[in-house]
Parts: sequence; C-alpha cells; structure tokens
Amino acid sequence: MARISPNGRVRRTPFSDGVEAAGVKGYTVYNHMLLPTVFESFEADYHHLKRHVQVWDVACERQIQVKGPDALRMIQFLTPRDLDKMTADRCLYIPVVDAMGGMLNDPVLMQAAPDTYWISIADSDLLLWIEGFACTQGFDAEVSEVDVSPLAVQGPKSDDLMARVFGDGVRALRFFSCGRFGFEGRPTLISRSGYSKQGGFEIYVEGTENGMTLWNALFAAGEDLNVRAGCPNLIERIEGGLLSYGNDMTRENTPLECGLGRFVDASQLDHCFGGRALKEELAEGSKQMIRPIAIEGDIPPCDRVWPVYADGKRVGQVKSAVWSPDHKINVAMGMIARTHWDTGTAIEVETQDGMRSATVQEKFWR
Ligand code: THG
Repeated sequence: MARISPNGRVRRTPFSDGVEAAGVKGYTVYNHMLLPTVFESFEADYHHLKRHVQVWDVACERQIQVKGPDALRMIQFLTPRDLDKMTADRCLYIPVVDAMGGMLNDPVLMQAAPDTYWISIADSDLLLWIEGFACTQGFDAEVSEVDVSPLAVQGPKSDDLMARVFGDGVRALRFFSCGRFGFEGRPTLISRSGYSKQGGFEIYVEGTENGMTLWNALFAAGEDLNVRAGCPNLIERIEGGLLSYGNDMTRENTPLECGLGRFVDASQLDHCFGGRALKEELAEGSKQMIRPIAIEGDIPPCDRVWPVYADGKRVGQVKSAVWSPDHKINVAMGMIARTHWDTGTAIEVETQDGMRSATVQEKFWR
C-alpha cells in the first residue's frame, strides 16, 4: 500500500519522532491522529509482544475531559453502565450509546482529579456529541479534548520495565485500577490496562513536550528486557476478543450485540440514552451477537466486510480475521444471527478470494 501523505488533518503524536526512529512500517488513522499498525511484521511483532515488553504510541486514544460539579451526573446519561462504582483508583470500560441504543464509542473512563473525568475514546468524534449534550442541557461541566497522550507498556515483562521507571509501587496496581506515580517530579496517571491480553499499563502523559522524555526513559531502562516499539497487534487482539470500534461494531450495533451486556445495568435504563431500546432488546433477546469464528483455508487480508452464510442464507458478517501462528487457524470475529450463533455451528465466510468454511467457537483464544 502507498504511504499516508502528512497533512494537518492527520495529527502527529508526542511520540511520533520515536516511532519513526524505531522504523514504523505502517500506520492507520484513529481520531484524526497517526496510530502505528506494524513495525517488523504482524507476526514478528506478535511473537515479541507475547514474550517480552513493548512501548506503544496510543496517543490516538484521545482524552475527553469533562470537568465540573455536574460532570459524573452528565456522563451517566451517556452510558448504560452504572457509574456509582466510579472511584479515583478505578478505570471503567463504558459503552457510549445513542438514543436508539447504537454504539457511539467504547471508551475507558477515569477520574483524573476531583470533579474531573477523562473519557479515553475509541475512533469516533465523541467530543461533538458530548459537547452538544452538555451545552444544550445546561450541565455545569466543561468539555474539551486535553493535551494528554496515553503511552502503553504491554507484554509479560511490563511490570519489570515500569517498576524501573516509576518505582515498585506500580506492581500493586490491579487490572483496571489506576494511580499517580512520579516521573521527573510529575505525578503521572498510570492504569493497569491496554489493548492486549498480555498484561501491561497505560501512562497518561500530560503535555506534548513531555512525550519523548518518557519514551526515551522507557527504552533506556529496558534494554536488557528486549524492549521494542510496538502497537496494538491485529493477530493478538482478535485472539483475545478485543473489540475494534468501526470494525467489529458500529452505530448499527447495540452494546448487547457487542457482547458488552455485563456493562448494561438495568438500574440505568430509565434515564440513559438508548435505555428504552436496550430494555426492549433485553426482554426480546438480541437478534445477533459478536462471536469468535475459526475460518479454514487460506484467507486474504480482511479489508472489507465478509458476508457470512449458512444454507445459502445470509446470517452475519466478519470484519476482523487473520492467521494465528500460535493457534494454527484463522481467528476471526463476526456479528452472527441468533439462529446461527451457537458454538459449533458450521457457516461459510465469503472473502474476496472466495468462500471459506468456518465454525462458530465457544470462546476467544487469548
Ligand atoms: N485503553 C484506553 N483507552 C482506549 C483503549 C484502551 N480507548 C480506545 C479503545 N482502547 C477502547 N476500546 C477498548 C476495548 C477493550 C478494552 C478497553 C478499551 C479492554 N477490555 C477488556 C477485555 O475485553 O478483556 C476488559 C474490560 C473490562 O472487563 O472492564 O481492555 O485499550 N485507555
């Protein structure tokens, strides 16, 4: 594929200089910002991620700050997840839903300071929706995209690398908890989270000018850990069943269809956006659901919708699929009709190179 021509609509990140020096080979655009997709190759990056530790430029996970006395009360309207559990040391994965119950985004929510929340968004212009809601409903809350850029440290040796730079305290963080740890005299928000199943952290770097200092410190501290620049890995994230907004689900889908039912709390459905639609879906059962799928044979890159058939009838679609070197099968996820979503169901997936036999799996691979 040709390269991305730089221009003002595709933003660089505070870490782009480091990413380029590390030899990035591919980018995508996410929230109007560069997101690396490959350094050596999908497979080499994948094996390294599962064995060592990587530093990822995920600055494109932009932070929408909602600040003010009404901040949390306002955010509660945006999601069917009950935010009563929100505390300063917890991250919450929240489906954000429109009035019809359609997914607008699937961000991570954190409290950055008293009455100050950061919504760490996936790839959609959620800022516009939240600002529109805040200013028309008269909430006492300011909404803005702040100069905060997540840097992820992922892989089995993440704890060791992070402890060297931020101190042993980071080891005590539990999955999806967060806290502030010092770096060069600045208390920096760190969570145990990230877009892989290999374990790791995300560091919320405040101020573009501080990006490369931290990037360089992590590489200097991790030389003997075989630290490398990396990025969310297509193979690993499909194995792990991590959803990609805009690929596996869009505004056409509800959180229940996305398998995010555990983040839909009945107690919220009388006042959040989309609550009525979600109540109806809960009562009637979902018509389709995201399912893990194993595809046989050789497959081309999944760069378009692959229709799914059974008995000659359309029963769903696949938007993410790739060969898994560890599991020796093509791992995929797709939206599959209720009639065909049971584990073991035989289906056919239509790739641009032809039909392939496939089977609905019980669970993702990891
Ligand atoms: N970290 C942060 N912000 C993000 C992402 C992230 N914003 C964009 C994008 N990723 C949002 N999407 C996801 C998708 C999955 C997860 C997090 C964000 C995730 N899911 C876990 C899982 O599915 O196993 C656990 C969720 C839970 O149980 O609470 O981690 O990666 N900061």
